[in-house]
Amino acid sequence: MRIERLRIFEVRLHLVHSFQTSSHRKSGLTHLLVAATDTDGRTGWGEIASPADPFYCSETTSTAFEIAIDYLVLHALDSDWDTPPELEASWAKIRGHEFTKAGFSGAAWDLHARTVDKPLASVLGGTRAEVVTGVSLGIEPTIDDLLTQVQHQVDAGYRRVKLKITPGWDVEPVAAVRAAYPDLDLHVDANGAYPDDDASAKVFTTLDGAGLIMIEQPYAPRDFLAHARLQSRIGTPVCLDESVVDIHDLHTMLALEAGRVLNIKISRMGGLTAARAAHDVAVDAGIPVWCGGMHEFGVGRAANVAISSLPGFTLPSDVSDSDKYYARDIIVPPVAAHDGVVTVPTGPGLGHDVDVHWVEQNTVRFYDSGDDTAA
Ligand code: OSB
Ligand code: MG
Repeated sequence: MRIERLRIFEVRLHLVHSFQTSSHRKSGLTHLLVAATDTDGRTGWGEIASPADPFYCSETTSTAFEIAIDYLVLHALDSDWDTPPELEASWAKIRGHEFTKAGFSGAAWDLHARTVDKPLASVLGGTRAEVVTGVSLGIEPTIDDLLTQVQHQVDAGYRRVKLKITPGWDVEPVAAVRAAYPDLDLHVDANGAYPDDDASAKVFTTLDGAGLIMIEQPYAPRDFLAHARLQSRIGTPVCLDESVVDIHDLHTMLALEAGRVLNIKISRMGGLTAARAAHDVAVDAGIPVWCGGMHEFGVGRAANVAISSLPGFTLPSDVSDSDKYYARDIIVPPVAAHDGVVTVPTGPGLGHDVDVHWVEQNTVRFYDSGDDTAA
């Protein structure tokens, strides 16, 4: 197979409800969509869901655009390949830039699955017809606002709610939600905001009594030792997100017992092949995994559904309804959850059509290898 044309759309969509993490608040998102067209005219789609700012990871929308057109496009157009891992090998020497690679990996996997006329989930080895999902709630201005948001999600049928925490917004909001919803599956995500000190240890010891399913990424991404010390002291499973960007990080996590749960994000790990490999290693090690989100538009969201159909994804994934985030998504139909469950599509590839017209209407920057006379 050969990719003949690559287009990159920088697309901005407004969020229905603004979202605050430990680092910042956002009201809209800009992601890059990668459209890879082969010599038969078939197109596969991938999403580069990098945040605009370098707060979750070091990539940004701008670095992704530059690395995409300066490197990934050239490797992708230059390769003859039969399977996505063969294509991905062509850019393996590029260090880092996992989100950018993940967008190209996604386009290749969608193209491959459409070519063999199978759903993406089944070519990845997925075994589930349905995926259980949860929602992630940002930091709210007040505890009452947070309780209102939790109620919306419980009413919508979600069975697991994750709360973002940060120093000063942790023990109290968690206690308030736990008091109002004694049986709800709850977990917290700190996005690495806590220093490794006694005050933080006290917070986590208190949260250990709140019946949480997990405490996600309490400490800085590179600090495996702080996570290992915490895990040895509390019964609640520690989950790693930002810490694990490749398979070697996962082996470090396992060797140090730095956590008992893994959040697998396709973007953070550099694509579907890497995400699947992490799943396989975690399953062998007896570590349950779930699929984390980056507020993906429909293309990335559908890929999250596909990977979540693999057997080791035994905890609810962050693949909530598109319309929790976007009034109108860029795929048809949008990803929809019913009672917190998303049905894995049975059509070829991602199983959704990209609404190219809506993509174009919201595009703020565009690259087309077909227009690149210098190439
Ligand atoms: O840590 O899981 C995270 C969004 C942006 C950056 C980091 C994270 C998140 C989420 C999004 O929690 C969850 C979702 O996409 O539904
Ligand atoms: Mg996280």
